[in-house]
Amino acid sequence: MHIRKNQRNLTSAEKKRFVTTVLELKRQGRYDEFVRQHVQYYRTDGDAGLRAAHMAPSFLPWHRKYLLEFERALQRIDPKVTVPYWDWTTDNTPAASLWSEDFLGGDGRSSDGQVTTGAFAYGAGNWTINDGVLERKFLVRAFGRPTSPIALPTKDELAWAMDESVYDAAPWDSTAPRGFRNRLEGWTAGSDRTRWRNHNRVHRWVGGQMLGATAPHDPVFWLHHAFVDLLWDRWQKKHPKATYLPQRRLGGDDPQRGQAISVDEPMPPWRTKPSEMLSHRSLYRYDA
Ligand SMILES: [Cu+2]
Repeated sequence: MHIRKNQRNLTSAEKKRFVTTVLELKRQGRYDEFVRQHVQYYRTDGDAGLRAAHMAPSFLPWHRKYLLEFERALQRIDPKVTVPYWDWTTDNTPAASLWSEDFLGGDGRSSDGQVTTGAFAYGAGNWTINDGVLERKFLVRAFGRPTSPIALPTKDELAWAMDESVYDAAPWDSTAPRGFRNRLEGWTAGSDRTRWRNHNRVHRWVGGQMLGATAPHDPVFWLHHAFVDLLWDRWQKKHPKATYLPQRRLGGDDPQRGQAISVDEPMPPWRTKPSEMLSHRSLYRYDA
């Protein structure tokens, strides 16, 4: 049983272990396979076919499984490494130690957004981005979106999601009017500044590759999603009677049939069902 820790509590040896192992996975070519998998499952409401990873009830169990596979790949290189989590309601400024030279490196420079500090800077020679989606080969960030500034989600904004007692609701997509899943995933109607909440807002705030399908190119992706995963756990504790929804396969006349995954349907690419991912307690623990 391994423990996922708050990134702010990592020792410098633990930070180094995480960074070194991620770089080794990248060197082996395995890291980019994880990025490609995320791209493959990045579908939006309008697209035909199954939405396993985003804008759907299985957003949470899909990413739990995805992080677990990533963590296992790291552990095959170094059995002691785990994925830390980033509580963005607390460590919510560019001055957080998360972004220091010895961990993930800092903001992108203003000219081209290129990250120039830390082990993932293009200049350090170990983190070339080659994905066929963007032409830039370097990691890009733009903290707080300087062109139209936004802040990271606040504790109140997160509470708005955590207080919701229903897991998800029809039409099971980004327009679901209620439900913890969509409030945490963060698709809401509204103006440019209020359109993205919680999980989505964090992707927006970091900027660069974190904005789109290729988000895992930025290693902060894993720390962000580990916190989202922890929040799901906290939500379950807060609402012990709530269950994953939908519990049954959607009916023949439901427009979301074949697009949204119910609790006992398999999630590609692993065939794992949401019902197998409702608890992480037999797999790993959090320090909080
Ligand atoms: Cu995400």
